[in-house]
Amino acid sequence: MFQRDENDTIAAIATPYGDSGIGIVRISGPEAKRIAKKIFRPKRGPAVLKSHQIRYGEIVDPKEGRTVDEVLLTFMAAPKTYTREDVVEINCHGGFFLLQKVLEVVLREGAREALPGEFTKRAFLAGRIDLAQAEAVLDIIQARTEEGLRLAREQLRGRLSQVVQELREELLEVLVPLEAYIDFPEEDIDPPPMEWVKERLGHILAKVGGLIEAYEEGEIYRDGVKVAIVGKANVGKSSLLNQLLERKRAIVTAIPGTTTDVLEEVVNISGVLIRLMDMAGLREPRDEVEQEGVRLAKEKLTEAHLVLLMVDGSSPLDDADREIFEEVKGKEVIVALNKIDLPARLSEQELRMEVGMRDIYPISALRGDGVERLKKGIVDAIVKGRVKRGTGDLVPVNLRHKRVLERVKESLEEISEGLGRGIPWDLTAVEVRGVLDILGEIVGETTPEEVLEAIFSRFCIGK
Ligand SMILES: Nc1nc2c(ncn2[C@@H]2O[C@H](COP(=O)(O)OP(=O)(O)OP(=O)(O)O)[C@@H](O)[C@H]2O)c(=O)[nH]1
Ligand SMILES: [Mg+2]
Repeated sequence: MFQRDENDTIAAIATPYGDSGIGIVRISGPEAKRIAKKIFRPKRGPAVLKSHQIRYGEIVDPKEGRTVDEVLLTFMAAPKTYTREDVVEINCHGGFFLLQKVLEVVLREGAREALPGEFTKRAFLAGRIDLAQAEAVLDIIQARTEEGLRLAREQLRGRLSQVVQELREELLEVLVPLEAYIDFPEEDIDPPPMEWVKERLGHILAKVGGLIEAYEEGEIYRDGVKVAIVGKANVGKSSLLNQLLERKRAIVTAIPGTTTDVLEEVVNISGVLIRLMDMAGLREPRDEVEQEGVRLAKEKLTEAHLVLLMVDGSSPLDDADREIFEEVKGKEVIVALNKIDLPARLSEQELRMEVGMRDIYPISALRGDGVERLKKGIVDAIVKGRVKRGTGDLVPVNLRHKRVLERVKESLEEISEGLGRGIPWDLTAVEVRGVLDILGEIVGETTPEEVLEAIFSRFCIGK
């Protein structure tokens, strides 16, 4: 896509499509200032553009001599900018058509349209931020909860990068005496004591394990927890989805088998991002549509982190309910006893006999009774099972980092095991060097180009 040595000038609309109060066109690269001078006509003051000063004026299309918009323009000279290149930001009136016009003029004067994430990629290539920090920029943009945002901010500050740096230093502590021994045989240097090497590697391994665990916890805040609403047809699953979303999302009817597709919606409950899935009631399918629905529902069930099992309290339990209990065995489950506004045909005690120690929440999905308690129950179940320390001292680790860390863990385990088998020191040293390289992928020092491309292509254009 683009190479490290490419330093042409890029430009993009940095604000979302659609109507807005203002919109920003951003330019970065060696030509940014020249282009700005060519198309910007200040209302007052000298024509020179001083760095980090906002100027009021007009964008004039040099070809037609026509004013395109009244703007505020900021020139920021390298290196004190986002990309460490010269940057120009033009605050225009909002409106996509107008912004497109301004961008067109900029492009005609010699800039190239930026690719997704290219500004941030330049910041990374210029060494202003490392790769984990660049990824944090994306997490900040996409954060949907307070906690998710806090984690992303920590990562942008370099929290993970710092932990990775500590790990590398600890590995070097092992490697340096090893290499001294190998490289200077005539110097009569002793190899480091085996027990010490093992102990140090064990210590590093434990830290890596802790980081991998931190991924699980962070995932809750970043990507959300999948909660599947599961139960027989007509028990009130879609009614509950609507209650939790506080809007009519799903069709609710008295006809069993109303929902056939899987509906997935995101809600924020007490700062935890929850991906709710409403799906077809599990029963013997009546037709092909329902058959596909049930198949899909079962598939989604396996993905769920938490199952919200629903039963209808206005009718006795039957075999179909019991079959579903069987189906969700081994999953984390909480139970909603629905339709408590109707005369009860199923008591909490009877239900308890079937579901054991699982938490039971009596609700009316129709009227909303008990839904607040259920919400709290959902969050408690998630937090109890998966969050050990809270986000206060949680190191932000994303899926890519986790995969790298798993490779680190595997290598370290192999090295430790090799030590026990008397593998020669020089081989051990090579392998420890290898681990250092793998760790470098987290901060982007040794990251393959395809991986970089994959990361930056997830950004929006203009960031
Ligand atoms: N009285 C009462 N009726 C309810 C309650 N919850 C749901 N219902 C009714 O039960 C019927 C089925 O509700 P849905 O929410 O469509 O049930 P579902 O589990 O999604 O059904 P399927 O999509 O067919 O599997 C509708 O007539 C709802 O109005 C409740 O708490 N009390
Ligand atoms: Mg439904």
